[in-house]
Amino acid sequence: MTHLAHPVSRPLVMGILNVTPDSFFDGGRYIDHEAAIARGREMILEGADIVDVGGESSRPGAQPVSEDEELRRVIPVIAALASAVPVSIDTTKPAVARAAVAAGATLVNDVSASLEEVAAEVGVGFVAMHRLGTPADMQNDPRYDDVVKEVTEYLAARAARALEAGVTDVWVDPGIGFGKTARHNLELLAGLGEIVALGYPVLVGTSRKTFLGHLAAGNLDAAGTLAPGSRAAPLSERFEGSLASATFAMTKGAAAVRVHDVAATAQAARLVGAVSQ
Ligand code: HH2
Repeated sequence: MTHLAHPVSRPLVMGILNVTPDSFFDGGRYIDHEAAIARGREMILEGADIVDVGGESSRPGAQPVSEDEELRRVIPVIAALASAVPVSIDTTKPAVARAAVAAGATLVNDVSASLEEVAAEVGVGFVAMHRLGTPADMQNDPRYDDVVKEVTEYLAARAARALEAGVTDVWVDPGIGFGKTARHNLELLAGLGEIVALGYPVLVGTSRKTFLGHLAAGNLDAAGTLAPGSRAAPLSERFEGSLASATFAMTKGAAAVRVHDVAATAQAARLVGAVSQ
């Protein structure tokens, strides 16, 4: 990653910092700027290589946020943290991406994979993530013939578009949970090597997501199929699956994992780095 001050030969840990009232895991905890900045500083001490600041939840059914409100949420937080750690901005809005970079962010993390021109114009890295549908409808019976093939082809096309636009630091992300069933998510993790083989650094975000609630509750059969009508275990019971899936992704070649549980994942990243030398 070109914007890191100290390049490291292990997977990177991206700490999640949602300055929102409604994010599915940390919503409401860091809506106050002081609390958000304090959590960012804590994540640096815990070993975060990057802090990903977001001002709009993308969870299924989330309400869209106005540009002004998103800016009000994220810009002071980015300005306070960017001198201490590389910061990415998790947004789909061009104006928010531009203002975030002006405040010090060096990576645009775009779940809509459409801001490559903005990233090129302001000279920062770009994460193209795959999603099927929008937060309003994405978990409404998503279907693929071959999820690994379709996501890999989509990411190859979006990454090529970003390179053509002039972005030099292009990342791809399979978008775990964005228009995917539990089984699709597991297939994407199993097939991560195909996405890694595209040659771009791969970011993976499984942290505390619903399929891990099903794993924790024992709702998945041996093939990863979900029993009909089953309920996911609560967020508080998804830590172990989050760490296991992040470690699996790093072992499969992910260049970075996006997580809430920074301290534990940083240990896993150091371990993966040490055994991969
Ligand atoms: N997942 C979320 C948000 N942004 N960005 C990337 N690149 N990859 C992801 O998997 C990803 C992402 C959803 O998680 P979170 O930010 O914790 O929740 P919310 O969208 O409710 O704010």
